[in-house]
Amino acid sequence: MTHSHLFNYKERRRKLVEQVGSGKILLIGNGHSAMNYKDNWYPFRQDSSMLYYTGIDSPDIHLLMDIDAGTETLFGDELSIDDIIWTGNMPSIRKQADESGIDRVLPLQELWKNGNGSLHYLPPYRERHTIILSELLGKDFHQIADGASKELILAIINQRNYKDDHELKEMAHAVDITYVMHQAVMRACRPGITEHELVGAASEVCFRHNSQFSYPPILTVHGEVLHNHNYAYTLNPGDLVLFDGGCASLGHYAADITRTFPVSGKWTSMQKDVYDIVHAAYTESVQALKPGTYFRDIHLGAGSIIFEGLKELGFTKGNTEDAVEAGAHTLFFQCGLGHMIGLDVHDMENLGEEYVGYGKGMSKSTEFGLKSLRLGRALEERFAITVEPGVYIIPQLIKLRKEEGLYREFIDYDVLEQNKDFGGIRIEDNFVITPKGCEIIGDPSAMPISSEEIEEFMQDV
Ligand SMILES: [Mn+2]
Repeated sequence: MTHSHLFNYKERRRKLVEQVGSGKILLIGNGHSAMNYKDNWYPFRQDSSMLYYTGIDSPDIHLLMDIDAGTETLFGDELSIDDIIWTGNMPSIRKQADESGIDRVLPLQELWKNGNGSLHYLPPYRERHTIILSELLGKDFHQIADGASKELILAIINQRNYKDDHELKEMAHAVDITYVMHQAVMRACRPGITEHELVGAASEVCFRHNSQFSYPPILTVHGEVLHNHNYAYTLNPGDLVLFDGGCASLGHYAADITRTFPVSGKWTSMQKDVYDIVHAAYTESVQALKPGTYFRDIHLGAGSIIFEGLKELGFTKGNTEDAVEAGAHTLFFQCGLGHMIGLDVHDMENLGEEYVGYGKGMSKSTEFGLKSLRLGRALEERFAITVEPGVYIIPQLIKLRKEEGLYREFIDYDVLEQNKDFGGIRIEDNFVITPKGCEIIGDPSAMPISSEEIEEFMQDV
């Protein structure tokens, strides 16, 4: 189903073609992806650039734009009666092409006649893309990734990085469902319940709103495991729950929200202290968002706030500026402060982080910590991003850094080791950059965020 009532796909394609200038552009759509045998699929997800430029949400279609000839051709097969028996009637490719303003539709078989000459194509992230390109261009599989078109990558980023009002409306809708989902999880939380039961409570809200998760949710008492997808643990009083979960809008725009809260509804004194440090890093980072400011600097600023704050707990010591320069904050804040968000949770990560989040003469650092910062560039109006500071106490990392003899002037390893089972805390919301600063995406008024608000919310349930 297309969202042509919302987006002007023809105009988007016109701008893309104008930027790329000459040659042929091939956008490869996604097909169904088998889980364990051909007919047992993962949920279908269209390629995000295909969604952005056509709105067509059907499998196995490909769009060829011949810039010099001024033509657009959609390749795809209409359903046969053998398909319809299983799927029922679906919108025809022809009708969807009409809605998207594409004149010409040809059967898939015809695509193979278009392999001559050079093609602008995107880096393949599914093997099927590589196979199609390899067959089409008559090249070895291993040569395909290197042949991706930098002109096309940059042209697409230059459009998709700037969210228009309709996109922002979709994103706000996704965030609002997500906030309801987070509140439901906090309400359901109590000692004795399991992580998977809370994932169940989250799913109930997500599906009730005709939504889907925009990524597999993280719901864990081990918040320090950055991408923990194990839901087996039974919650005890004293545990913290970190829930990083987002719903998608009908047009597949993502929300990416995190809250961390105490299972018993009351923070321990140390939990509250660390939470308040993370919240301060969040607040100051949000205040710093504006066009022209480098996100890398805001990220390092958050690192400083975290390092400075942890002095109160005796974890850190010494000059904060020197410590952050030396990377000592990465003992607590190993990942990036945020990333672009849009149709993808990590928007356009398939096009290359170095182009999406850096570019313009800036390159991504290979240093521990900064190498995980997906966004470093100067912010611009209409960029949509996440802000997600955190403190993660990772016992294995502490042990390693101590053995390496690193950061001894900045870290009190004895105090840290006494608290090595603390876990992890993250707070995350989504923002759009405005002419003078930023605006939060969605309506956060009913969503607790400060340590006091969270306790209050948990007491009320
Ligand atoms: Mn995120």
